[in-house]
Amino acid sequence: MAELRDSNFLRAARGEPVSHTPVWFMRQAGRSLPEYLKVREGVTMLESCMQPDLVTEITLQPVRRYGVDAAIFFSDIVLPLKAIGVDLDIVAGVGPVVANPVRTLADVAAIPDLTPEHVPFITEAVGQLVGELGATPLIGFAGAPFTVASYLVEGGPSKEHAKTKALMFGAPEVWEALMRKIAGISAAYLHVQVAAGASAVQLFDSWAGAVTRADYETHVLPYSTDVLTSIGTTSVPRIHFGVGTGEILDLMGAAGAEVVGVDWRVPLAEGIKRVAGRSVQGNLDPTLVFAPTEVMLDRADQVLAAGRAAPGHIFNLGHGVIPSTDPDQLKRLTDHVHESSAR
Ligand code: 1CP
Repeated sequence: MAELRDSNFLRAARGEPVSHTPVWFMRQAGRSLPEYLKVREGVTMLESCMQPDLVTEITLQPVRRYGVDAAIFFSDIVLPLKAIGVDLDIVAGVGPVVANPVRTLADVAAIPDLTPEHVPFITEAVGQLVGELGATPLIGFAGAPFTVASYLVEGGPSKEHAKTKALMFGAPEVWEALMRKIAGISAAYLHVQVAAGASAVQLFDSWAGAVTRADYETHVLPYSTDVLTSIGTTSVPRIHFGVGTGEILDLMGAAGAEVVGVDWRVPLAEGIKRVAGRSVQGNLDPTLVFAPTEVMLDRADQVLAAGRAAPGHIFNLGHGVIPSTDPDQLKRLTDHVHESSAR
């Protein structure tokens, strides 16, 4: 569809001129929306991800409310693991919890590869959504190998990722096997979403900022590159994002995505230099929604001004929407980005 292909989001991702800077928010679906909390009543997170009607409704909610330039598929980075039979749950208020953490080669070998037959409900939900969204692009996503490995090795959320890094330092053959396995799963999961009609993909390496530059280069980058290269055979733009990744932003760009997500700690102008030649996404500090509206909008203008130095700029927060965010602030922010950047 020409209208979809010419949407400001896809144009910015490809580094083409836009009529206004496109905007969407990481974690815009779920979390802060009252209409989300209402439809999720009595349904667990993982159950909701496997019901196409519910996934469609939740994915559309922020598009209706804010008029953002892209939808992000409602799911979770651990959903593909659940779908292939890994014993895990998403515990409310905690996050993903894995029953039998992965530590050995035998543990890795016990994890199956993902095929489209594992996730028919994803194919169905994406197809349904693409029909409803019309000219608004749908972003599919997956977790990058390091971030997914962190949940599998730690057994749940962690701050230091100490067990994960201990495996990386102490058992490189197990690490390599695990990273290869997850890279295959993430790539296959993204291919399912693109085949069903997703217009772009985002690879979330949320916790990649936990490793040194040298370790990123040796133990993380090759596997993220594999995922992005695999999806490069489709023609959809790829976004690569991590948190606290200022020191490795150039390497994250080198992994092959068209667009690099910049977290809010890195001034956007600096981020643009580090990923030279690529489009960028970001990077308003997500806590600015709690500041007076004029302060938030003034900071948004600074981000927009900096973004003009990139081939393409997709406005976003520097990480996900904080659950206590007032949706009215995100509506004001969306409208302001559209008006302020119109040309
Ligand atoms: O807009 C959206 O919310 C879309 C859906 C979405 C996405 C893109 C969810 C739903 N999760 C994710 C990705 C995700 N999941 C990431 C990468 C993005 C990021 O950095 O924010 C990560 C790290 C996860 C893992 C995860 N799942 C956590 C973080 C735990 C930690 O380690 O600190 C949590 C709390 C979840 C649960 C989850 N995922 C999504 C929702 C709406 C929820 C909360 C559900 C509940 O509590 O019932």
